[in-house]
Amino acid sequence: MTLEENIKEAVIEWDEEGLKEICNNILEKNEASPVELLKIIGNIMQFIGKQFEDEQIFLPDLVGSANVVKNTIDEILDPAIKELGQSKETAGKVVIGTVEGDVHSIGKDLVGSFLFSNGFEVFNLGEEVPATKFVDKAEEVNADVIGLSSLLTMSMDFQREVIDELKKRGLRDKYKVIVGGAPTSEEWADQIGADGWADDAIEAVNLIKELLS
Ligand code: B1M
Repeated sequence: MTLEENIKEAVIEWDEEGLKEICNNILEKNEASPVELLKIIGNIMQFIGKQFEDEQIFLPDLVGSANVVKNTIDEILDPAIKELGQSKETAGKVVIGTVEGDVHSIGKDLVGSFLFSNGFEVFNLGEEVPATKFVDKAEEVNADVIGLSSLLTMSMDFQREVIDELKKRGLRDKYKVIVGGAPTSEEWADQIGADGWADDAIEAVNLIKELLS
């Protein structure tokens, strides 16, 4: 079986120990970087998401796979990426999180990890983050960029709320704000007055580099 097939099997069968072992082995032997492993896992989650949408699997199947992936990213891949990036000069500070009312973490974590591996200092606030917390953190760490993820149509509007909170405090021009997540779009970003929109993690890195250049 190929590496992708091995990983897919572990994710689909909720084999958390198996997935962690595969990742650890690959990293030890230097056969792929943690970012390459993240890309493979992200694609597999997208495949599983499609299966869920097509009603080929049920919600518990999805939750089980998502948990296995989240724990592996948190415990194996993120620390490995951080270890590799330790000596890098910081390209900028990014506060990132999933907006209020939304628990989806995987895409946002992927964006955060890609940013980190590209030399950015990343402050990942987690999920269901209220607007005030984004702004407080950005102020606390003197961030350059605030990144807002939303995977739900009903949580998208909280991206606007963060921008409104910045305006309310007279801080709108101090930070670049980027948005992303499946229901969002370039038009949406324009509509709410964000500085940019990215379709995926690689685009998010390029967008932020462009905004800060
Ligand atoms: Co949910 N969910 N979910 N879910 N879930 C979606 C998003 C959905 C499209 C599935 C569907 O029904 N077709 C749908 C949303 C529909 C909508 O509103 N438009 C949905 C729903 C409805 C729900 C619940 C409401 C279900 C329910 O309870 N009835 C509920 C929400 C609860 C809540 O948040 N309050 C719910 C719950 C869950 C789980 C907990 C089971 C689990 C999340 C677990 C976790 O994240 N820890 C889950 C999952 C896994 C999904 C799907 C299947 C996969 C999401 C994912 O991880 N994709 C998703 C369907 C789908 O996407 N096909 C779905 C892989 C990831 C790598 O991609 O997240 O798209 P993605 O991120 C990409 C880009 O979007 C982009 O880059 C990433 C990397 O390429 N991106 C950014 C993301 N954030 C960015 C930020 C940026 C830039 C780019 O800058 C800051």
